[in-house]
This record gives sequence, structure tokens and C-alpha cells, in this order.
Amino acid sequence: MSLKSDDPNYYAHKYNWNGENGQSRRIKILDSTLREGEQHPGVSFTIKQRIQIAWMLDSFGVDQIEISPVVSPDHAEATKTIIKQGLRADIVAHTRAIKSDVDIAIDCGATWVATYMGISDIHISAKLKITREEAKIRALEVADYIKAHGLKSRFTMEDASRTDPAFLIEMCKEMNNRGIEKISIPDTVGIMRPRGMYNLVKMVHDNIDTSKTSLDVHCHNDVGLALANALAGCEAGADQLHTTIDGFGERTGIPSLAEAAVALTLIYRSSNDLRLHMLKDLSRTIAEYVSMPVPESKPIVGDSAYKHKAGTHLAAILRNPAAYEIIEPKIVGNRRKIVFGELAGKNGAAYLLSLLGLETGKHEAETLARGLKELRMGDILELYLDDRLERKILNDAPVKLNPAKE
Ligand code: HCA
Ligand code: CU
Repeated sequence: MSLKSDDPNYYAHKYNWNGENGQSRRIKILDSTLREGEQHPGVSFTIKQRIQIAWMLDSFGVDQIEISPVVSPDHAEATKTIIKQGLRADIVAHTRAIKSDVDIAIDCGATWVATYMGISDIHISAKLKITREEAKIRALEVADYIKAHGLKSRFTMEDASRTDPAFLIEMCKEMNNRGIEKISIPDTVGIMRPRGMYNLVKMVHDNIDTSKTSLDVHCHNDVGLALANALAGCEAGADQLHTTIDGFGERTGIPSLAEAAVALTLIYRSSNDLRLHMLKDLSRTIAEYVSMPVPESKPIVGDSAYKHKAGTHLAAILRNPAAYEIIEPKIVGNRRKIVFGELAGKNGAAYLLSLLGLETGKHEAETLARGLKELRMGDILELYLDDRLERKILNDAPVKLNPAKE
């Protein structure tokens, strides 16, 4: 899909697709709110909440939903019930690379199992306390066990970004030969830069038969690069990235579902049928469940994501919000607001006067703008501005606004 030249995002799109055809292949989403998300301090759901979240994620349109049945009997119960719902998304049971864990997943009725094992030297020595060779034997035994049970599976090369490439490739080839459907390449500690993640995923991609085994990327956000890194991994050949609602996860988490979904749809132009208008509700639901407010500045779903404040911005927004918005708030279930205060300027002031049915001449607008500054009270008032009707009031107002002079 290419944008028309009168679209405000047209040139940005050209830079983004320099030399490419502007249509990326479909990138899938695995959402791990129920597994990685619950690893965030303070996050823990009830069985009912887990089921509700799974339904919402499924109707939003993610491809896979990950949950760990091995954490507790309650998690096993939730996994079992969610699998029974017959959702469209695959339900992926996440377990350690241990046969008894896989048995728990099987008991829950899982058809998709993801096992993980740390394969960097530090994980092998400090966590597993075995040798590389023993780690490999253990991983392959579990892979064979999973295949013998006719399950679809993913193997996660935990701490892949800090693993000796020769060993990583050796392990990936073994899994590939066994017909393991997916390999996850995580940046478990969030150490990568986008180009590094690209190189890592490309290396694995070039060394396996991806018609048999596709690649997932799972990137941690320790330095704030998780989504950028995950997208770079997809550019290098991964076809699925991992998210959680609002980015919850171990420490600082992984990419947020909302940011990933909008990046894929709007910026990467990856064809999908995600119901983006559910994003704000998904975020609100989780915030309620965990009793943690969504930070106002959070992209896409935060309350300030579509607030406009500076006078120059207000002047433009009141005529055409595309001047400062790349996607309309209602598309992602959010709402636009304008903030009135000392920064509002005379265009903002004129609009406020028009809403109140007062005179909106140049003089009145300037007086109010000055008054707002002199109050020294910062932001005084916020108003929704989400439909044409409200802007029509402005357009019908007698005062001729001139943004160039603002
Ligand atoms: C963990 C490990 C993991 C696994 C990722 C995956 C990671 O927290 O137990 O299975 O794709 O970050 O490496 O989340
Ligand atoms: Cu993780």
C-alpha cells in the first residue's frame, strides 16, 4: 500500500521505504502478558482475569498467546480453561526445557509448547551449572520428547544475544533438523542495538531452513530499545515479535502491544487485521487488574498521547489534527484533548471564548491569552476535541484566526 502524495505522512513513508516497495511482509504478534507480563513486580492475575485477557487478546487479533502452566496450579487451571475456549490464536504453553514441565503442558491440553533454556556461558554455568555439551543433550532430549508427543513447538535460545555464535548456530541447526516449528531469539538482558539485533537474527536466518523453522524475536527493554530491536530482528527475517500489554515483564519488560501493533500497521505497513481501536481498553483493563495507573506519557494509550498544549500546536490542531498526529486517536481507542493554560496563545484563547459563546474578536482573544499567562497557574483546563462538530464551532466563529501570526 502506498500513500498518496497529499497525505501528510507521505515523505516520512518515502524515507522509511527508501529503495523498497513500501509493503512489508506480514509480521505476527505473540502476546505474553499472561507469562512475561506476570513476571513484572506487582503483576498477578486471577484465573478469571487471565481468561478475560486471553479473550480480549484473541479478539484484538494477536496470532499467539503465551501462558506458563507450570508456575502454579492456578496457572495450570487458567491454561486449561483458555485452551478449551477454542480461540483463534494459538495458545502457547511456556515451560522450562524439562520433561516434567512439558508433561504439565500436555495435561493442560496444550498443542503448542515453548521451552526455554539459557545457552550463554554465564547461564549454563551460573544457572544450569552444567557444561555446554550437557546443555545441548538436555535441550535435544526435550525437543525429541515434545515431537514424540506430536506437539507443535518453539525452542527459546535464552540469552541468545550473549551466546557464542558457533554454539547458537549449532543449537539452532539441531532444532531445525528436528522440525521444531519456531526458534525464539531473545535479547534477554536488553543489551542489543537495532543493528546488532539485525545481525544476530540474520546470522541465524542464514544458517537454518526457515521453511521448516521460523524465527521469533523477544527483546527486553532495559535501555528502552526493545521495540526498535524487535523490529530490526523482523527486518532481518524473524516473522513474529513478542509483546505484552503496556510492556509489562521481568524488570523493565518487553515491547508494548500497542506500540508494536501501531508500528507494524502504520510504519511498517505490514498487512494485518488487528482491531487497533481496542488498544486503549486493553491497557485500561490491565491497569485496573493490577491497580497501577498507565503513565500519562505512554505512547498510543497514555492519556497525554493525544493532548495538545502549545499555542502554535493548538492553532494547527484546531484546523487539522494531522499537523501533529500520525494516526487519529479514535483509531486506537484514545481521545484527543486540548490543554488551556499559559501556553494556549490567542488561537487557543479564541477557541475557548467561542466554546463559551463569548465574543471572539482579536482583542478579546489577546486579552484572554494574556490573562492566562498572568495567572501563573500553568495548565488550567483540558477539553476533549474529538469530533468535527467541535471544530466546526471554531470554523463558524466570527474571528478570523491566523496561525502564521501565532
Ligand atoms: C524468561 C526468559 C525469556 C524467554 C523468552 C522466550 C527471555 O524470562 O524466563 O521464551 O522467547 O527473556 O529470554 O523471557
Ligand atoms: Cu523475557
